[in-house]
Amino acid sequence: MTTSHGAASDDDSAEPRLQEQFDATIARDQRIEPRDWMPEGYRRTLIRQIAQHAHSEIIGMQPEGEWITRAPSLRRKAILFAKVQDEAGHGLYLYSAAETLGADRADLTERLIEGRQKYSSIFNYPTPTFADVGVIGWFVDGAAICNQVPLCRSSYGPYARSMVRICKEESFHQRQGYELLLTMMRGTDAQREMVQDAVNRWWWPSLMMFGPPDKDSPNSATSMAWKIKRHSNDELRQRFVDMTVPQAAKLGVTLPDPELRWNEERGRHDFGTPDWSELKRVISGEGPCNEERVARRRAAHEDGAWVREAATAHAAKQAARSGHTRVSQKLQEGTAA
Ligand code: FAQ
Repeated sequence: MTTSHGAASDDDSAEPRLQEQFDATIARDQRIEPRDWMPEGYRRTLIRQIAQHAHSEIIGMQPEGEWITRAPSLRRKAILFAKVQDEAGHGLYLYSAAETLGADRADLTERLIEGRQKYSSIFNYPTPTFADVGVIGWFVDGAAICNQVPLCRSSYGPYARSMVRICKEESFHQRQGYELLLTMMRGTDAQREMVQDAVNRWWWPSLMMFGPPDKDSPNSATSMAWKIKRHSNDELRQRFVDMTVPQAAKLGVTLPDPELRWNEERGRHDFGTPDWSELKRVISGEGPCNEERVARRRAAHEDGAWVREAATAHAAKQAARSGHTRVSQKLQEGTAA
């Protein structure tokens, strides 16, 4: 057996009892905390999902970040700057949550830049116009909210708690995107066309953010049994469609799906099928911007090496100094050995 820190325990007979306690905690809808025993599969699944989520936030800074220097006004620049900075913060909370499970942050980054760990497919699409910034806020942050609000009730404490603040910020992000699009829709014909074009390009990739259909989602059953995920991929996709359709009508844009219509009987919208082969291609590294996104992340990591070295040297100096201070304090108090 392993302890909550992944180290081997000398008491294998304790495992069934620990498993029972774990199962009971999950059944009572209580939280698993870092100090608690947990099955290795639970730990691995969480590290996988949280790391992918953290990587998505960090890589997700790039598509909109490209517009910071080109935003059309100081106000738009300040808003965009704040949003992209929030995404960096989300990535950092999430890496910290992964660390509570025994993962090493430097190792996770290596896995990302070597293509051994995934990040969300959505960030592999280009942002050719400023309307893309608005549509990312509206669709991508909107989808992130649908997916992540239930994760505030995820069974792993540090992940669930990090989601609370992240979701508040995503909500601001979603509104700033929608407000930007409302402004553009009140502008010129060219601006309205730009918004519609961005909506056409981002709609299907946004639906793919929720993952493959339930029948093809290998991780869903266990993740839901463990209450890491609270709803299935298809359920969350449906919620996103139901939330977005009235917003599109208010904005005056058309969602590019001829099969989209209200189903009176179900009390929900029917909609078309995303091109799942496209999702597979993008996840396997063949999306329009995969190479460029990872190359940029790798360059930023390498360029930042001196900062990490300086921070490590500074921390060592501080530790040596405080060790020195503690020894001299003890000498003064006459307690040093
Ligand atoms: N892209 O069995 P399932 C954001 C992978 S943050 C890439 O259904 P699961 C904020 C999946 O990992 C956006 N890979 O998997 C923001 C698995 O691969 P593996 C990120 C995908 O984990 C806004 C395989 O396919 N959000 O937007 C995708 O049960 C604006 C089979 O799939 C999160 O990470 C995909 N779309 O469900 C930032 C939320 N879909 O590991 C900047 C947390 C599936 O077995 C600007 N994550 N895969 O090799 C989750 O809720 C889940 O992990 C899912 C996938 C729903 C994404």
